[in-house]
Amino acid sequence: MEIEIIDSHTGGEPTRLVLQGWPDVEGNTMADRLQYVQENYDHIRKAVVCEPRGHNAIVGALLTPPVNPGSLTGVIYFNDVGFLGMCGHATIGLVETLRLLGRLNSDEVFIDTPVGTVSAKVGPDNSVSIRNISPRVHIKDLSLNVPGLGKVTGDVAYGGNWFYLVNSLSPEISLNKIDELMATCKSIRNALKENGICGDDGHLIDHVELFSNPTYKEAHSKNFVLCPGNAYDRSPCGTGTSAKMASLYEKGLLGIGEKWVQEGVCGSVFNCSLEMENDSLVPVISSKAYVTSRSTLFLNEEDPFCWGI
Ligand code: PYC
Repeated sequence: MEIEIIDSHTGGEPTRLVLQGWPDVEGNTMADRLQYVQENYDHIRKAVVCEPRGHNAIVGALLTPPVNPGSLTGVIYFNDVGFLGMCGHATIGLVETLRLLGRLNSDEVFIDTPVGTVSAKVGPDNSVSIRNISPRVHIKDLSLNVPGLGKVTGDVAYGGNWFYLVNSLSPEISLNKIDELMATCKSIRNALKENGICGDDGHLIDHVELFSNPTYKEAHSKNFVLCPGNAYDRSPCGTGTSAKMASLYEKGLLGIGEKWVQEGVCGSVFNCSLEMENDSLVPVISSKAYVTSRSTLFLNEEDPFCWGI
């Protein structure tokens, strides 16, 4: 099997867009297609993003035909341990890649994901602005007893993926503190699981987000995001920032139309705001992505690590 890919990164976080070679996906809705891919092509997911061809920070993006008549494409996002509902940085990477390929068909494009349709516009400087699905806070100020950390308080919120947004800790967030930040987030994620805390749809809370004061003077906050499995987001995380803005809005700390600049652990920033449309919050997230390579993956079944490590 040969799979054609284009790699990009958004604020340091990689996206691997699958252009061709993945077998056909069945289903009339994106949610059905996600289920189909989970049941039939999990081995291809691993082959595309896991070692030896990839690594645990890569988010894969599988293009499908759109399900809505006005949409440009459908997409299913995945990583080294499973599938994501939505992915902000990867949508920015996807749009930049399609722009370079000359595949954008209008100023505003619509993209169908398993959790809803999002839209994107490209600015004059080629930055990409996405309008994400509506975020929500499920549990405000949830206290947890975390072994080794004591009482931790945060909000359980959704921004296309499920997050625990930690309010009671303010650790130093920098690349030379990755081991400590990972350990803290993993203890919190284990405690959430052990206490049976999940999303309002029963989903595991598989992302944990810590915050501290920004380094970049125009940012409002700096974050560290533990992603499912053993990876951390190199970017400020589009779905995590959507969840964070919903939490700030609920607490009266961010108004509609107000700017929110989120810095990530690598120092990259997302320029964000919230809009209100038909009584629903709409997060707008802007950043730039850069294409880094185009290649063909060879999946040779004689290779003992053909399906990833
Ligand atoms: O940008 O939404 C995001 C994201 C989720 C996981 C990694 N990046």
